[in-house]
Amino acid sequence: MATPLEKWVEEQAKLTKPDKIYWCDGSEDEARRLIEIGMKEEKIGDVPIFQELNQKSWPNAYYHRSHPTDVARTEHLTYVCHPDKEVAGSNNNWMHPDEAKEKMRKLSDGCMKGRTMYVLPYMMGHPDSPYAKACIQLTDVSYVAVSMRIMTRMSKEIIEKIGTREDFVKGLHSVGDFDPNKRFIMHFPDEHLVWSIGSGYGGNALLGKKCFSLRIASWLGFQEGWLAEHMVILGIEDPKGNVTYVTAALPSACGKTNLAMLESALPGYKVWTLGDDIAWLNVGPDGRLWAINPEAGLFGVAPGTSMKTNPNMLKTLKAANFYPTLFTNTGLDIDTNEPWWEGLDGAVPKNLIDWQGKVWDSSSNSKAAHPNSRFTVSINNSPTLSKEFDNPKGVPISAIILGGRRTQLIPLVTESFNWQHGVYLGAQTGSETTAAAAHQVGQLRRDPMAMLPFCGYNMGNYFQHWLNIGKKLTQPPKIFSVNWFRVDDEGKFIWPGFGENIRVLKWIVDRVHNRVKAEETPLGLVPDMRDLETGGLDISKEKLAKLFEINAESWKQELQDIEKFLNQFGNRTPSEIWQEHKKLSEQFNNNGERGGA
Ligand code: GTP
Ligand code: SPV
Ligand code: MN
Repeated sequence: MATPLEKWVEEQAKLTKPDKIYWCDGSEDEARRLIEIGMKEEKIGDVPIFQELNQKSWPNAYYHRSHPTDVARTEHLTYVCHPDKEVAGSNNNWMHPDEAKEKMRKLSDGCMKGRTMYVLPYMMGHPDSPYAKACIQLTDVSYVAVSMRIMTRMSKEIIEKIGTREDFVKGLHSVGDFDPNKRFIMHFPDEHLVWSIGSGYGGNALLGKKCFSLRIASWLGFQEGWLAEHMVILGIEDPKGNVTYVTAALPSACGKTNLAMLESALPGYKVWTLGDDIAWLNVGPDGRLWAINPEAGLFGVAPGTSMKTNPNMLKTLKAANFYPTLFTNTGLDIDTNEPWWEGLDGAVPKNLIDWQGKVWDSSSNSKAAHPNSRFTVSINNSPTLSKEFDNPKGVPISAIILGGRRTQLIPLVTESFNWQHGVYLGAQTGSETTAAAAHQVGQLRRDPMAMLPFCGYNMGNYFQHWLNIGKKLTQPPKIFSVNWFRVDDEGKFIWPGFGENIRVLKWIVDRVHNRVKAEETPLGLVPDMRDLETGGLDISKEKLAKLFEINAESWKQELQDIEKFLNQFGNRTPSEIWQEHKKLSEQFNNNGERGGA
């Protein structure tokens, strides 16, 4: 008798009508075969899905050029289909599940004709973890199959694990004809189902990632008492060899991957990588917050990655092992057959083709690599991989860092007074938009806990859920806010960032272990400048002070914007959040300007 899984696959095949159905086993041989298929058979227009790169300098690396309209997440085409619109909240696009399915059925009818349907069995989280989830994704393109193999734990054992169960996580994906007018990413949270058509891009197409592990998992977490967050997980080792685990939520293209693999500028300190994008957080029996990374790969922004900014990532990308490494929409050096992007070390190659396959003119303003060009690589290649990465229990978290990309206003680092205040700091976070999604870049928007595009239910309830989790923790992590992106009058970043961010992490660790005091400001606690390790940094006292400046006039405006945002969720915004908002507003209205430094 057919299992529920087999029946489901059969039903989807009846609708999408592929020529062939291929069940993946996640093996190395299979990955090679899929890459061969992508080099020889499958194409986008007349461009092969994969092109082999220089195997000497970039072992196991392959190049992929996407459809030119398909280079980033498309938030306006992403829907969360709860039966009740209010449950989805104003933070999500909403369609009734019946209507959404009807629409998707029409678009999917015969969409895999002439193609192969790949059945991908994978786990989000270590198979032995009580928090892990068994999943199946169907897709019709080798690029997605290979990417999922890098990004998740894919193996045929997952099929046995699912067995006769019906509650496995389901993803149906087709690139369709890449028509942006027929592109939709639909979520059906109660059915653990994601249905996506028209895009082959990461967050739209690797359905275990943002779609399941954040949008749907956040909804599961809300119901079951845990958190699914857009966070890196890292261990910070101090000179005595003690490791403190922290998570950090920063919006898309705001520095998570770089933070997760940071090469410490302070002697004796070391960062260990556990995850660079997603954390699932559970309250442990010990009253601490425990984090696992459901993913197994890194899907990182290429531009800006160099031996100066992120040497560990370049080492990861060049580490030859059995996992392929993919480069998507970077430039290509036609003399050496190597990928290239703005910010990479060394001279700009003479003969480049750009991410659209055209000869690149270095005197033009255009970029050779798309600003959201990316690499896909196994986390196991990373020289900084934590030995706890495969621990099914995860790691206990001592600090949560919340941040955004703010050229003005927000201090380099602030510690919240307590959990409730920390949740407020996260809830009001704003960030300037980036190329990770298709929209105007550089626009300020509220992006609470970096989850605006990923919270699969009403954000008002999400804030309440955070407050509730805090009540269950007898040893809650301290909550901090950071901002690496404040600029000077000439528009230059004041803080050197990258490896120097360890200085901020050190202060955070010192605070966690009560090694240093802090100074109170209206926004929260900031370092006594004697405790922020700045030795060896080329930064003036004035500039350092600027990083912590709190401008009351600007804050009055900011508070209005925050208020408008929090009001969107009506009475679902918790009263505790309003309490904190009121307290902060009163500080500025009563006290006038106060410098934090
Ligand atoms: P997603 O994968 O989209 O979730 O992005 P992410 O949050 O992992 O961002 P990532 O680390 O890839 O960085 C995005 C961009 O920000 C890159 O161009 C980096 O070079 C830049 N960046 C990262 N960290 C810093 C920093 O500390 N300072 C400055 N100025 N730029 C940074
Ligand atoms: C992001 O946009 O936050 C990413 C890339 O991490 S994607 O997987 O496409 O969402
Ligand atoms: Mn991300």
